[in-house]
Amino acid sequence: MTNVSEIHVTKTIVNEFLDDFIQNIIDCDIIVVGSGPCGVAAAKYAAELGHKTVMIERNIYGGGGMWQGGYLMPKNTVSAPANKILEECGVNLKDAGNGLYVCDSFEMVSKMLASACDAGVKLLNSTNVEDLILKEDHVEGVVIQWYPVQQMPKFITCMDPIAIRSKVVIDATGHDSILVKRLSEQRAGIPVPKGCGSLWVDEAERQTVELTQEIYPGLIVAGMAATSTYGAPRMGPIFGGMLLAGKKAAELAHEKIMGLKVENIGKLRVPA
Ligand code: 48F
Repeated sequence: MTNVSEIHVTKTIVNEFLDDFIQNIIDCDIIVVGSGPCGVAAAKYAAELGHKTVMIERNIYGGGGMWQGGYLMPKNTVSAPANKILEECGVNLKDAGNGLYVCDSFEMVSKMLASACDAGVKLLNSTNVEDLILKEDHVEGVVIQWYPVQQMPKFITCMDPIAIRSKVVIDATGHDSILVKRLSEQRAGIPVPKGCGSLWVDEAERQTVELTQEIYPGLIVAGMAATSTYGAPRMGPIFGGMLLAGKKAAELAHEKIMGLKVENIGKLRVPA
């Protein structure tokens, strides 16, 4: 039997959280906002490229839209070559023909998150990103608030948030494109997110990757956030474009931080 006191448990949690927060989170290289398929892929590859990477998720759990497949059926599809990303994470895939693969949603979420953790990604959950640190000509981090605090009834007049700094921020917030939306209110030329267009699977998959880009110095818009920003078609329950968009976002962030154009990062190149 152990002899662990209640106070020991509490001190261990507080010390560990604060140590991690100060050492690894408040001043990092890359902040990925959102932990859906695009965000997790972006965070995993960013960390594998050697960057101090923090992924922020407002939910208590990670995974975004990956949990439910389509129509509440927990089976996810991906198109080639994104199957390689899942294979790298150890996800078991079944060949469904014509370049389409299928897997269990729970397995995809848990193995992708595990792979991001193994790469060194720090996950800040239950945390809402509500704003950017926006300097004259570039983005320099994000403003965060504990999500449950924001959801409380409005008996608190004002609970100011805090900020964390990074060299690059990736908006992988899905349909809401939260950070692009915020930026569009303050900078000319930044589009007000339109929301996605009607369903067109293969075109949507292609455009999601193509539209993933640095939309303002220091801010990369990626995955469904990019689709939604530009009003591109929706893709439905297929995740290949999201994974490739996440990998591309990591590559773009890497190129920016290192000031170079990489020829080949990792084992898979995002197709042009
Ligand atoms: O929605 P989500 O899965 O975006 P994605 O990674 O992939 C889109 C697909 O899941 C799906 C699809 C099939 O391909 O059509 O839509 O681009 O993940 C977005 C995550 O961001 C979190 C949100 O809870 C979700 O887990 N999120 C959104 N806003 C914030 C946030 C915020 N302000 N702060 C922190 N997390």
